[in-house]
Amino acid sequence: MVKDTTIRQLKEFVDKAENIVVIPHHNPDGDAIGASLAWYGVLKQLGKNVNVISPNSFPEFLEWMPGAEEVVNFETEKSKVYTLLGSAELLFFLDFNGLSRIKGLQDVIEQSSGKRIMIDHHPGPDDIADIMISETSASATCELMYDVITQSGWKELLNKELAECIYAGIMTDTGTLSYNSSRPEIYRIVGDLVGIGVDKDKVHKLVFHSNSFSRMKLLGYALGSKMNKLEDAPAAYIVLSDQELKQYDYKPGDSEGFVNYPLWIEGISISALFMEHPDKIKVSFRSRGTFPVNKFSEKFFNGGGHVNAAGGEFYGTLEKAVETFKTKLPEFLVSKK
Ligand SMILES: [Mn+2]
Repeated sequence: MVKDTTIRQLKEFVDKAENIVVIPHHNPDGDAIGASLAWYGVLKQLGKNVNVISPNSFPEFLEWMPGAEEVVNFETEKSKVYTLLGSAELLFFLDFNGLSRIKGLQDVIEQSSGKRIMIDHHPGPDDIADIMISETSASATCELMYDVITQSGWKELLNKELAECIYAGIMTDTGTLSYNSSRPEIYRIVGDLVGIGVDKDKVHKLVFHSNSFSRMKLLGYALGSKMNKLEDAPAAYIVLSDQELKQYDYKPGDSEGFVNYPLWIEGISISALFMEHPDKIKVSFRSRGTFPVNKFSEKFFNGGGHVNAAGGEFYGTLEKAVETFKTKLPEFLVSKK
């Protein structure tokens, strides 16, 4: 639930604005795109001139969402973005809470005179909006979108197609309700979405069963040849070099979810994925229980995120990144006890 006073303020902002822009984070996932397109669909029905601007492209497995083909990609449509932001009176920041999360789009946003509303569930928000809806207890930004839409009295605008966007966000951010999903409220919302007509089996299939052949081969290689365990910590990790990624015809999004697999091993409660890119090492972390991978990533890998799911970057060699993980993690575990 979002505070009534906040909802009233948000509605006032929406009422006053004609031109609205909705922005998800860089490398948007199911939650960011699901929330953006559900909100886009509602605002359109309210008669607004609304556009979704993504900092870069989004994965193909989200292309089924209504409005996906209208999403403006900042990387390839810069002049359109300048025009849209030049006339936008209201901007929504969805599923991120710091402007560094939208990369190059940040500079353009800072020039915009539009009002800002942030809706997000990550910890530690920066003060980036006139209205900040920041709920770290929410499973997904899509859960908050559901609250905003229903509490604003726009429930009847949430048709089956938009409800499927919301469901997709909750599903992807909770591993199909397998983690970060213990609050009863989530099931009341999912129940309501299914009642609206969401075909949850279809959404699951569209999102999770649309892998390319090369992605499945890469997953097999990653687990079969590139996964290791730490001896002095309940952790396992996967390392993929730039050359290996090329060999498997890697495309952005192909490694989505790889980091979760080591947690399927008995006795493993911390997992990491290291991927070498030309300019940096991208790192993902997952944990079960109380080990704060966001704090660990913040301290050693220029990153952050949630307690059980975080990302980071390392500037140095792949070997050095892995070495840092192997030496710092056991120390960090002891210091947290
Ligand atoms: Mn999210």
